[in-house]
This record gives sequence, C-alpha cells and structure tokens, in this order.
Amino acid sequence: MAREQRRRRPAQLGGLSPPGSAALADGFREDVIAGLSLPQKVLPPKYFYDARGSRLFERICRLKEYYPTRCELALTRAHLGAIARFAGTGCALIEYGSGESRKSRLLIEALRPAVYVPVDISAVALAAAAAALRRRFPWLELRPVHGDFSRPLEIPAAGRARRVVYFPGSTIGNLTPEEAQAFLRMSRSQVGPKGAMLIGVDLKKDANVLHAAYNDARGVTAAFNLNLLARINRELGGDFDLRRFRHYAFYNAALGRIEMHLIALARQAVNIGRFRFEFAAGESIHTENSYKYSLEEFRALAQRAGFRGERTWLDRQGLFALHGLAAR
Ligand code: SAH
Ligand code: AVI
Repeated sequence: MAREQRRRRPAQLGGLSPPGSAALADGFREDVIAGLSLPQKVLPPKYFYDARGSRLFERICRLKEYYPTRCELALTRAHLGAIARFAGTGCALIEYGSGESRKSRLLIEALRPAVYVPVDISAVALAAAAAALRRRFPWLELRPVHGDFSRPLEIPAAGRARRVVYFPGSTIGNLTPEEAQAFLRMSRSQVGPKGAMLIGVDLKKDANVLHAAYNDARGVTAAFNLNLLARINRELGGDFDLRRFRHYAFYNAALGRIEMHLIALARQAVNIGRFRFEFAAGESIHTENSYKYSLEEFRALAQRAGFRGERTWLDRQGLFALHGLAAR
C-alpha cells in the first residue's frame, strides 16, 4: 500500500474533466497512485501510449507473432468493397484509438468520407498520423481529437452525413466486458438511429498462439510493458528500477483474456513523488487485459448495447473478426 510521506489532499478520482493535455496529465498521476495503492496493484493500459509506447506498439504490430494487425489488414483489404457498402460512402467516419491510422487509410480510400475524426490519447501518434493523412489525402476533411475515449468527449459536428464509428485493432478487448458494453452504448448514442459501427475484435483461439503474440521472441512486448514504469519515472518522478521487474503475460482461459503483468523480482520499495509503495518478491502489477470474444459472445454484447450484428468479416485463418454493427 502507498505510504503518504507528507500531508496531502486525497486525490479526486473519477471526476469528469475536459479533454486536453493538462487534464490527461493530471489523470495519470491520480490513476497511478490509486492503482498502486490497491491490494492487487494495477495500472490502466491507456497509459502505455506516450511517444515511446506508441512507437513500441507500432513495432509490435509488425512482429510475426502478433497476428491481429496482419489479419485485420488482410481481411479489410479482401472485403473492402463489402465493408464500404455496409458503411456507406460519404459518411462521417469517427475512429477511436486511431494510432497510426494504418487500417483507416484503406477505409478512407474506399469510403471517401465527408469527414474523418481520429481520436487518440497519444498526442504524438495522432499528430504523425494526421500529417501523413494530409499528405496522402489532400481532399480529406480531417478533424483529429486528442482525448480519452473512456471519458465523455466532444466530437466535432459532422453535418448530416451518416455517422460510422470505427474501432479496429481489438482495442475493445482492453476494456472489461462491462466497460466494453458501456463504450458500445456511448457509440450507439453517438451514431444515432441510422448510424453504424465497424469494430475489430480478436477471437478466442489456441492458447499457444495467444501466448506467442504477447511474448514475442524479440522482447518488444516486454519493452512496451516495462515502458509504463519508465514513463512513471520520467513524468511523475518515480524511481522504479526497471531491471527489478519482469514482463509476464499469460492466457487466463476461465476469463477469456490475456493478462499482462509486471512482476517484482525482489522485495523492494518504489517512490513516486511523496508516495512510497512496497513490493514483495514475486508481487505483480496488473497492466493490461486483452479479452478475446467468440463471434456469438461479441454479437450478444453488441445486442445488449443497442446494436444489431449485421455483417462479420474474417481473415482466411479465422483468427480475427471485423463486425459490422447497425443501430437497432
Ligand atoms: N487502431 C490502431 C491502434 C490500436 S492500439 C490499430 O488498430 O492498430 C490502441 C490505440 O488506442 C493507441 O493508439 C492508443 O494510443 C489508443 N488509446 C488507448 N486507450 C485510449 C483511450 N482511453 N482514449 C483514447 N485513445 C486510447
Ligand atoms: C491495443 N491492444 C488491442 C493491444 C492488445 O493486443 O491488447 C495492446 C497490446 N498489448 C500487448 N501487445 C499488444
């Protein structure tokens, strides 16, 4: 548990705050102190994505073990015509967790959207993607939003065009099923009765395939996980010794999710500003869940959130799904 070394007003958690860099930075400190104070220490995965974390994630996407990106790109290319007919050309395309907007380029080409609104918590990834998109699609009406999609966000007006929310990459898997349902509900109210959603969801599969995807031989996923501690050191004045923590990822079949942890290799204490956290040898910080859904499980979740599962596209190996959801 955290020991407070000086008197301090309790952190205000859960309050709504406007999007923007200052609000996001304040939330980081509060969430880290709160998460490391729990009996099972946790850190929210949205904080992986500083400049270095976004670069590491882009490297993960190009690893041979990390099949989701490869499969989703392949299935999007293979079914682009049908996906475009489902979403409708000239729509307002809103993408959550857009990152490098790699898959989005395919959609932008096929859909010629009236406006494209990429939303991301990583200012660096968002700015780089926006610059690349402006070069490639000079005709595109582009309105990037730097913000946290787990909080209410102001999305720029999209005129009368049909709204389509794009949420690829199985980023939905990083939310608990309850959070995922709430997120889908929020998206449903955003697109309105005539809108739709395109959402990439990783499927349940052989645990060995999953294990390899989160334990790559080059250690890029390990570096991505450990960068969270490095970020706490850089931005919050922490003194984590990265050599004394190890990346650990496994498939929890009972809960249908990959869990990522950072394991303390020895008993130690870590200071973050005026807070001190004790670690027993072997104790973990739970840093990420990545839920996997069968087609039926995901359709049921979408149904509960006010969507109808209309179309599903799979890659040739059947590892990854893109669901086309219509408002119901
Ligand atoms: N859509 C891309 C990237 C997926 S990685 C793809 O399919 O490859 C997840 C992305 O979501 C990252 O770019 C990360 O910065 C962003 N992200 C994670 N949590 C977020 C949050 N709470 N709000 C906004 N963006 C978030
Ligand atoms: C962004 N998200 C869907 C990735 C995933 O697979 O859960 C993040 C990631 N974590 C480790 N590798 C990739």
